[in-house]
Amino acid sequence: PKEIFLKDYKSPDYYFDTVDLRFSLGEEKTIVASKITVFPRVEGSSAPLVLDGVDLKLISIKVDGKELKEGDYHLDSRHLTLPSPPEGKFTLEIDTEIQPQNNTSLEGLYKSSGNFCTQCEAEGFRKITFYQDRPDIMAKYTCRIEADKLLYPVLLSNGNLIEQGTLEGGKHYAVWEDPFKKPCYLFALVAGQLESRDDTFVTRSGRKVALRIWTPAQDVPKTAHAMYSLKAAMKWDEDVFGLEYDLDLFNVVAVPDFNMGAMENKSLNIFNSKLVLASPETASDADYAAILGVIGHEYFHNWTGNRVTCRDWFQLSLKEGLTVFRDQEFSSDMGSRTVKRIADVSKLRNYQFPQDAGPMAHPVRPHSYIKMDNFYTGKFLLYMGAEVVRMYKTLLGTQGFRKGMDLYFKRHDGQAVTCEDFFAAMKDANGADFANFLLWYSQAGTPVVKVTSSYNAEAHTFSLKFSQEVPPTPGQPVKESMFIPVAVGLLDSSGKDMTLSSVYHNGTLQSVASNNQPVLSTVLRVTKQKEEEFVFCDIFERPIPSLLRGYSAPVRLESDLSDSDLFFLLAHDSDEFNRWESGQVLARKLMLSLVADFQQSKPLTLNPKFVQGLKSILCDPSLDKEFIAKAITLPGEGEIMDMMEVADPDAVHAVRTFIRKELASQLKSEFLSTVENNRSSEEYVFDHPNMAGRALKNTALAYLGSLEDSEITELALHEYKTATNMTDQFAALSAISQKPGKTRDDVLADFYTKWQHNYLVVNKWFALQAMSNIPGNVENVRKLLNHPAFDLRNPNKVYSLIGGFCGSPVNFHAKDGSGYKFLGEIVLQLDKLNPQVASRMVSAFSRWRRFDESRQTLAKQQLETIMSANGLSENVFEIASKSLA
Ligand code: BAL
Ligand code: ZN
Repeated sequence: PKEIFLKDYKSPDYYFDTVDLRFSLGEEKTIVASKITVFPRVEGSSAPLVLDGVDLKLISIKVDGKELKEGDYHLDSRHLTLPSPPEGKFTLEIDTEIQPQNNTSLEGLYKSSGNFCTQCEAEGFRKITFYQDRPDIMAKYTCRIEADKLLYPVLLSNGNLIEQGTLEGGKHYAVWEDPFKKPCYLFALVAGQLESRDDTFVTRSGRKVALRIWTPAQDVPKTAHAMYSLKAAMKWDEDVFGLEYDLDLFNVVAVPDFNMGAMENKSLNIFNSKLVLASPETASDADYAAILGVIGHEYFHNWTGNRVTCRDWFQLSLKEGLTVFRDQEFSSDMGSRTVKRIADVSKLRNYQFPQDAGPMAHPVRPHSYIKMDNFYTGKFLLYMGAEVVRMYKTLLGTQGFRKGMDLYFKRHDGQAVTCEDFFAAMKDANGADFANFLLWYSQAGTPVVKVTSSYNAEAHTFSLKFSQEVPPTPGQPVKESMFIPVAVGLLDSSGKDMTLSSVYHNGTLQSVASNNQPVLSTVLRVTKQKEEEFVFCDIFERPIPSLLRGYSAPVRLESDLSDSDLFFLLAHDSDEFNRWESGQVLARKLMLSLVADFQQSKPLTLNPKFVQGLKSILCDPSLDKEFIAKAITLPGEGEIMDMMEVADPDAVHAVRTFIRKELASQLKSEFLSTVENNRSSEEYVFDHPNMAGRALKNTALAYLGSLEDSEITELALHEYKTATNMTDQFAALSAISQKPGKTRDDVLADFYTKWQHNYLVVNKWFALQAMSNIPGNVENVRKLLNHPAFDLRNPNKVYSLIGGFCGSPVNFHAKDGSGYKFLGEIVLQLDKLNPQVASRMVSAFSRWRRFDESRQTLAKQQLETIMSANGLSENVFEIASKSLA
């Protein structure tokens, strides 16, 4: 496999102006005819024209109407090359044959539940026709689709429908024209038996946009929330960024077989149906929230991704980081900002930081790749990229950030650009000094920031001393210091924010006051590796510093705050994110010290102050209920393992289970009344107060479920039976299923019987069993592979069952290697069907060196077996070989 490097980027020798596609869709074969107008970048160029093409059967090729003979072109398994195209502008016509019905990779054109659909990002278009499959080739498309009318009554592509009609032989056709130039990764086609929910949105300039969400007929009632989310997103983008939709039609199609969550094809978004379909009985609050976020995300791409796209795939975070940031802000504005931030930071810590500390570590803008799809896998570019965008906003403020966005669109609408272009727009619009901020794009590894504090009672000054270190990562042994914005506030002894007046930075006095408003929080610009001091003046008592407020930079912070400082912040900080964070720091310290006790076979005891701290949060009526639910949830096992020299899944699991049980037993009456007082109203409402109540009740129920207590089993059974929505029903099922036994088996069987006809709910049932920490669960998961509802070809089912299993550290990392063996076997089977999904699964092995020697040997064996397989995909090869390197 060939590695591709950013430093080798070259502008294309040829550009495409217009692209006319004609699809004749069939059961045995599909014919794709393309007609492209080509022009050279440099007048008079005689460079060869190299087109990408994979799994295509070439039927014919014409240049300016004249058919080429063998010898006039060169064809191999990846490219079609014209060694000497005509000078100047010319027309290229290519007919190819493909077999979507046999395409299990779900890239290019394929069939899902009998319907045709496409997925072209990153490099799927080359499986449809020969093309320069790179994002800096932007062209205007028309697309004519011809198919059997009965089998495929609905024919969709990008842009506007300009013609349709019937044909002989029971066929019909539709012609779509997209007036906007686009890269081929945004091309889409759908043909099938679908019905739509229709609505309209009137933009603020008065354009009436038809909105249609397409699904199989029986699912249309489940699209109301998706439509609500779409309209909310359209309005939000107008209000917050002044961005309007630019066509008269916006289509969303839900399909059950999809590798990703969704895809932002111009005006024809295609979605994994789990991110569209929802009803209170079948979808949980988490599903509703995910739908809101992802519908928003794909819609927001219309400007950040489609109107302004990426020059090359190394710039992926230009569109993804920015669009994830936008969807995070949208969800924050629609619900609770603090809770959303906590959820996003937890994700970053549990998934992205471990990746950033392993063999797959790469910067936000990678330097090289073998298979671009692998960068979507860990979502590092998306979530870490969003943190980088968030730092611009932290530094510039809301208005400054908006000015930067406006300039970005003014300069680059209709172009394919780079991360530097975004940086320049932010900088130029504000005349800002961003120091070496660009390092966030090129340097991998999570910075570790250390901070110590001291108070000088005579001088009335408070000092914070920072140092930073970025750990070595593959290919980057030595790191430069980063520009880290650290938002800080200082609490007085009553827990109130002190007013900040001025601060000395390395001896220079800076005023922090603004517009005569009292300043309670300021952003320090930490840029040096060692000993960078900030001294706050006019501080009349020793303050407790609240550091990195709102998680103002994606770093690991180590401070000299004592436990009592942390308890104080947990109780008083006006920055709610930092209240949660202080509790998490305390919990991490506690868990690590208990892990050490466990490893030395010492008895485990729980610090009463910790129990008291959680109790006061749990019983504080002034707090947001979802915030409480987050604040009483312990850090995940992965997060704790990540902090250990040698990860010990058994010890971490034992300790987390011990603390949960201990809390459940000591706070049993508080948890019981929490359940009692927060039961859902009969009618399901998707809004923050209702969701927060359910989150709190179900967190309490989960704690109680850890107890061996028949009263609790009765309670959970009662909750299960009386639940009026999936959130509550599934939470009760989860609480019951913590302990093996007849009740668990009976309720799991009942749940399946009830929901066997809804595959999205059945996937939850698979995931719940797969993630179970019950000892020896691998055997149960192996059995479920043969369950009639399971299918290795459907990505959602794989993510639920196989991905779910890898999410249980005790079973996946079982000492006897049974979990590793299971995954190794599955990866090889999957790779033959769907390399993208296989490579997502194989990533679970990537951090094998973090474990003890015996586990290392067992995991390494599996990786070596995978590497030695015949016909391994580039996707899996890249992850497995980098993991072993
Ligand atoms: N562009 C791929 C799916 C997404 O992130 O929107
Ligand atoms: Zn995206």
